[in-house]
Amino acid sequence: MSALLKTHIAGGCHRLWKGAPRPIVLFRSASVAEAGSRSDEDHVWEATDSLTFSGARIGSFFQERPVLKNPFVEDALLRGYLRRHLPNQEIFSDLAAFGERLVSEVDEWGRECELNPPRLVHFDPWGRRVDHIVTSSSWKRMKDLSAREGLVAIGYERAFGEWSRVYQMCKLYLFSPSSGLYTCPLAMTDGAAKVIQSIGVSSPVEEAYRRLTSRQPDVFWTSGQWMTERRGGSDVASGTETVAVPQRDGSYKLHGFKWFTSATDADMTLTLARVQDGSGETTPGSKGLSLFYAEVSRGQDGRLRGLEVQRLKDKLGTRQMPTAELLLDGLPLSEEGRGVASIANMLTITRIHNSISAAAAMRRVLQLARDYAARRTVFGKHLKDHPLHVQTLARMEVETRGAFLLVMDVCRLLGCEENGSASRQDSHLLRLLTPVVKLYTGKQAVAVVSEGLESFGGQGYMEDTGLPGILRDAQVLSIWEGTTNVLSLDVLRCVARSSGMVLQAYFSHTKSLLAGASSFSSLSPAVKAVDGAVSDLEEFIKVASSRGADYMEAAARDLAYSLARIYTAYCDPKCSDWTVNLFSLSWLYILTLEIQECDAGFQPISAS
Ligand code: UCC
Repeated sequence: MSALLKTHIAGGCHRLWKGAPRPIVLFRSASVAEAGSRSDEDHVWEATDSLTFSGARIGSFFQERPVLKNPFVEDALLRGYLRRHLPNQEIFSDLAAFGERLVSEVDEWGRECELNPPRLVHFDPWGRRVDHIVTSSSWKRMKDLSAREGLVAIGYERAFGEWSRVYQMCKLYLFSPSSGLYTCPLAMTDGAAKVIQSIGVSSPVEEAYRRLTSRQPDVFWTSGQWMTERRGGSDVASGTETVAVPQRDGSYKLHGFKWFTSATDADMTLTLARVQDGSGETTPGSKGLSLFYAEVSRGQDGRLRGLEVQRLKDKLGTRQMPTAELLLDGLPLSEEGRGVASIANMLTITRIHNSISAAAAMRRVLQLARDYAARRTVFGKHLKDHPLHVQTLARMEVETRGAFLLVMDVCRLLGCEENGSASRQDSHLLRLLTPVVKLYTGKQAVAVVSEGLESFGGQGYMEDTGLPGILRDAQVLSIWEGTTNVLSLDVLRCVARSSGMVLQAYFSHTKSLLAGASSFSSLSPAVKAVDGAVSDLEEFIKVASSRGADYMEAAARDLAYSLARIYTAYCDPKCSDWTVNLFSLSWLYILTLEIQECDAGFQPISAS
């Protein structure tokens, strides 16, 4: 008996009861007693209810998992935003139904995409080169769903005029965290449709446009965007080595190597190359680049036409989606536009999609963290009843709201421009805020999602909870479609090209929003803080621009962050009263509207 007792103690019971002088009572289990022939050390012993783990082995307590609820119904800010700007019953019903479907069905598909990532089959069983990218059934379902739900189409049908983009992006915002990264091909599909539309929808891309914007799954196409080569993805002008060789029939054949091609299972692509002249020469730099359209197809031998998939990339995250290295060896093409300037339309769209995914990732992790806080008990009470935990969640909420409002404002501006109702100021703002929203939300997403994982303790670090994947996927948001520094330089580029007009538009807009908020005394500390930040920034720009190009370049990231922060979140990150940080400019705008609505007898949005 004493030997048995020692065995139990060595197994860890003493740790459980350390410091608690309670009697340990052991008895033999019936089944072991019947076996009879074993030595005492081999026996399994059960504990009384004061020693749960010795018999039940894993104990009786299980932590409840966070539950994903309808992301539309749960998102008070999103519903409040739409109620103000787009109070349309059809849209509310559509988003509520879509949210329900995401929870009951689609989120599981997204998980399946992560667990069953794409793989490349180079050869068929008989040795023929096939280069098949094999994707999961859930990945394929995402394509059908995207068509049926109009995730690209809504932006082009324009049934809601200048608010169509906001509606489309709200739907993508709900979809993104459950989509298994299908939002990546949708971003490029949307970007390709935009490029075709801006160049002019005519033959041969007319058919492509019809398919990219279709709601019919059997018609719907996705597009790739093959831009990055081995010399790098940022300096496209000098990095592009791919050449387009003119053919007798007026088409081209493409020869080159593309280093990152995402969603490589797309039906078509837009890509950049240099046209060879009669003597085989090309023009270097940005001027020598043309934009090409190519369909991805297979010949009768089953091989990809003019294309070889070298390998799939081994990525930190976004593993759900195939990203490949491609050898272009005679890919047939048609020339469609003026290189960088034409593909810039695509970059605008994909950068906005990127920002939507960033805000959506923040919202998802926060929604789960909030739910978990109401389930998890620690130090004698729920997490939600610990002030420090609530403060952490509140800070994440502020960041998330800021990101959402900033990106929605950019979507609103895009919608106005496409609908022909944008003022000059709106167009300037759209050009300036597109790189700003992309660079700022990309970084925010990594920070907020990382904080979100921490709020689950060790569980946030466990693969099978699905939480680590959110962080891995968030990391691409500050890299894909332009890194933070490249986009900061794009901010400088658009300031220079517009001779400062984009900044004038920014300051005039922010000041008019502040003027609207200043008539409410409850907002005055916040108005004062934001107003001070605006003046500081104006002063800084004056000083910095007098100090030359290098100084300005070194300051570009800080400038971009300041533009974003004033527009959305912290007017003063060092502010000792953190609640003041709630009062971003956009937030002020919302509060202004809320107060006006209250005066008019409306209910303000509740932070559910
Ligand atoms: O590499 C990548 C892969 C990352 C990892 C992938 C893994 C998984 C993905 C998962 C997805 C979910 S992504 C690619 C990253 N690269 C980029 O995004 C490109 C970054 N570089 C830039 O943005 C540059 O600024 C360029 C390429 C756009 C600039 O090139 P240039 O040649 O120096 O440009 P210029 O000369 O300044 O401008 C050429 C023309 C001008 O128009 P014109 O000639 O009419 O005056 C500009 O005004 O293009 C116009 N332009 C723009 N227009 C340039 N940028 C823009 C813009 N942003 N918007 C409008």
